[in-house]
Amino acid sequence: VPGKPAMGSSGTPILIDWQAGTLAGNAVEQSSKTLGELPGLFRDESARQRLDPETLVYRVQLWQPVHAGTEGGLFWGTTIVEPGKVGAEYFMTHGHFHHIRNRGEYYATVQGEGALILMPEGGQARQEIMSLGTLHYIPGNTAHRVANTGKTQLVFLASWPSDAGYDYDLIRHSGFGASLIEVNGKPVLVPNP
Ligand code: M6P
Ligand code: ZN
Repeated sequence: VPGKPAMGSSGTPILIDWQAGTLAGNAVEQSSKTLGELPGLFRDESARQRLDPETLVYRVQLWQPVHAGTEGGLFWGTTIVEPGKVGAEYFMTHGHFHHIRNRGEYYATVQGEGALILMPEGGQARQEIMSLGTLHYIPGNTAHRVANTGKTQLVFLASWPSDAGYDYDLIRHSGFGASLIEVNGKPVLVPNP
């Protein structure tokens, strides 16, 4: 019996372009974040306000083969972070804890240069360097965010439990305790005041 391609809920195949990292298929959902939609996240808020609020920071392509909140399922996503800076701080994703705190996640880099910033609950932020092929395990109880430190798009794949959910509030209010800043041309994780 010949094999059938993977199907999304709408019955069309879901395909991944391994070169670009992008997903295709009717079931793939898309979302994006502009600078105007990321107030208070960057260290230099006035620098953010001077930039065009329509500037694209990142896009996410998402495949949710089961409903959000389903225990035991898995989601898959591709995130494309644009190159750029707010002041000296690199463009980055919002970052989050999982609503169910102990849920983990995988990130894998398919294009570009960047850093995965990890902050264990009640602990200190650290970074893992991202470049073509790097695979990152994000343990549970750990906030995660990705910054693009390069001059081209940074593309990474992600997979996480379908019941993980998001807690953005803690990050919005308290951040990661540190910012990824360009210092003498190099990315440095600098503690926040
Ligand atoms: C990855 C996954 C998604 C997440 C996205 C953007 O694709 O972790 O769950 O939504 O990155 O990150 P954030 O939600 O923090 O903006
Ligand atoms: Zn996550």
